Amino acid sequence: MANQSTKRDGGKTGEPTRYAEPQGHGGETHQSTDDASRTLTTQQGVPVADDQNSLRAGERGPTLLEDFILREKIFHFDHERIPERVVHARGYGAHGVFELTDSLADYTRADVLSQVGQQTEVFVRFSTVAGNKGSMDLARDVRGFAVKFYTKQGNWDIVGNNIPVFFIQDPIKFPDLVHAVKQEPDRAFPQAQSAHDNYWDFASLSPEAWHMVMWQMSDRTIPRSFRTMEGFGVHSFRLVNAEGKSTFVKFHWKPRQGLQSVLWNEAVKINGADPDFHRRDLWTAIEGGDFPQWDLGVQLFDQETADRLPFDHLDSTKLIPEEEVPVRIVGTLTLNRNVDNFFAATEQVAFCTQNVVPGIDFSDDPLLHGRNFSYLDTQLKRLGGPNFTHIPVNAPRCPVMNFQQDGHMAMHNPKGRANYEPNSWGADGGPRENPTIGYRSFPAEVQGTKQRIRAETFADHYSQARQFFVSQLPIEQKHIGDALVFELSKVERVDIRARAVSHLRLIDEGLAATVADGLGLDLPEPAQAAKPTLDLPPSSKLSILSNGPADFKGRKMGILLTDGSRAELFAALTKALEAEGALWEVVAPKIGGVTLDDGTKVAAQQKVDGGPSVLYDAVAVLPSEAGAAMLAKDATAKDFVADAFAHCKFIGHSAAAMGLFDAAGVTERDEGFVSLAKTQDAGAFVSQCRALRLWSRELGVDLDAA
Ligand code: HDE
Repeated sequence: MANQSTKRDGGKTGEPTRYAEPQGHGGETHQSTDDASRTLTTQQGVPVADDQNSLRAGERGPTLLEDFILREKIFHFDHERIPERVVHARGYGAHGVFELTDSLADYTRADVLSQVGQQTEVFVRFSTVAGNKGSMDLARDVRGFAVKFYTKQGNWDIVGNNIPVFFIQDPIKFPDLVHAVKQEPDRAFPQAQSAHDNYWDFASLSPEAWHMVMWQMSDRTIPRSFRTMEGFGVHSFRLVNAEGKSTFVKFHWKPRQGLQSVLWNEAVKINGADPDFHRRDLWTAIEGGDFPQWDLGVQLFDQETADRLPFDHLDSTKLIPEEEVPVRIVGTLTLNRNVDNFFAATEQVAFCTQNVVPGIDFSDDPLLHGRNFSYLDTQLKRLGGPNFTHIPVNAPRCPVMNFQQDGHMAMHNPKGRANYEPNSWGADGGPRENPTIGYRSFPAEVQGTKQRIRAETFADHYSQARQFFVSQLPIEQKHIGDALVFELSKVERVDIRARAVSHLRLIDEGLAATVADGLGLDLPEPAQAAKPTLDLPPSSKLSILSNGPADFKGRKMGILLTDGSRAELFAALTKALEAEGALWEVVAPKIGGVTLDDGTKVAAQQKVDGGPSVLYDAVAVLPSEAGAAMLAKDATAKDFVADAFAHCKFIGHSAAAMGLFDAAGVTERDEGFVSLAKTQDAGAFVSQCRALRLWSRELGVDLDAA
């Protein structure tokens, strides 16, 4: 937009603007308006005439306290922040819908799980655990997977993680766990990382943590996307039916996009290239109409089955293998709407494990009981008062009627005289209890001596850790070993490193030896185990790669083009990608784009040094001869191909790309290189990308694999 006179006073107040403003930065400038409906106002609704200049005495004189517009604006700004969550501070949410496909009415009174075809509104927030609100998305960390169902019987929250077990068995240890993993208190680093002394000190002194540690060291903690990870309610809950019969249940979310993670070296680089990689991915998928979906699965079991299991299902460090109790799919969650405002929804959403509805109840898992206290308590601190349920994202969609009143920021205030019950005001006396439809706790038998004790049935800490490890494919086992070596190499104290390895000896001797060797450490004595490690059978559901996607849909290809790239080939490739439902971006030497060999101009989404190959699931390197010669002199273009190769990605290429590969030191050509000399090759290349990576290549590009 050309220079335009945009005087702050719009020439109407009579107050002159004394100096010339820089203008012409394009788009809409801060012009004044005659349109009453667009008039800027204060929080009190008073129209504002000048939002650029504060009120002062004289042209260069002091600012006046009288300026209520200035004071209100700054006052509000000063109070914009609320405390970030003490854990799971960095998160990203979206709205969606849950549709029931298989009724559980035989097991529960919960309406949301009874009516096949019924759609229930949901809000979901994904998160990392340890990092602060501004930390990067690809930290090696557990991911939160919290779902709020706005059911007809009230709000039900499944506040889960992407890992089905937890680090500790007793909530009294939670503050220590969190203190240990977050930044060390004196130096306030490292940010969003478990790779430091305090974390491994705590973990190596906590045998119960080692099942979860194995998951944490697997690629589960560096997911490709929120869309490609599972979710788990972790604890056993109860479903209670109309006859009052209770059945234990564990909740699972299974991504229809399949499971997928990135490599650690990739994660490290994504964090630099795009710290918002996961939130951008979710936002873009939803904006583009590619709505991510998860199936809700339940593992249902009775006390008899629970008694048969070789561990206690009330222990949150244990899972129930799907081979023992199958997962029954009962519904589908679809995320179909991004938030209108991040703060209003994602920041203010208040999940509470205590939010259950009639027909859903708690088990005696002690960790769950601790959580039931903690979540309600923490919302008070974060959201400033007991009326956080009045905030739209937290408000039930069904009627809310009770005699709770007042408090900070009360938005829904009942009318009428009666604010207590019982009362004798008849029909005007407000709401009444309803024993027919109201919430009734399952009348579980409870007795015992009051004592601080850990159940004997919680004592086996290594059998499921081993089961997890032996359930992984060899490349996944290698990644676990690499992760342990990486993390423990950041630990300064050698005795802590050794103590960590002493636990691995109880999980898998081969893994212990690999990690000790990777650390340059003599193999320590095994840790003292309360119970011997059992050899439980492998479970294929625990592997990521055995549960990957079937297609390239929803994943993204980076297409490196230069001036003179073949138009015909570019068209064939993008057509094949679109047919697959995949995404693509053009990466070019200049963001303005390139001119193809037929004169077509193509815009770029990334300049080559802003769009490294770590941002893509696969790459097509299609320069012209001259373009390849130019890129061969560019460090970031060489990184583009060298990283794609190192990260085992499929690489489609033009004949001219060879010069760039050679310059980048990528001289080996395996079956992951696909020549796109003929346009017909494009479809076959996209099909090949359905397999996640060419894992066999890792043996050639990683010293640790040799
Ligand atoms: Fe949490 N956890 N947690 N946690 N947690 C919080 O609540 C807590 C645990 C989980 O997106 C806090 O609102 C205790 C297990 C998620 O807003 C806090 C214990 C699992 C989220 C809290 C646990 C989780 C939280 C911090 C051990 C998986 C983010 C802010 C007894 C099943 C929810 C907040 C969101 C958040 C306490 C253990 C998942 C402090 C005391 C196990 C997904 O209340």
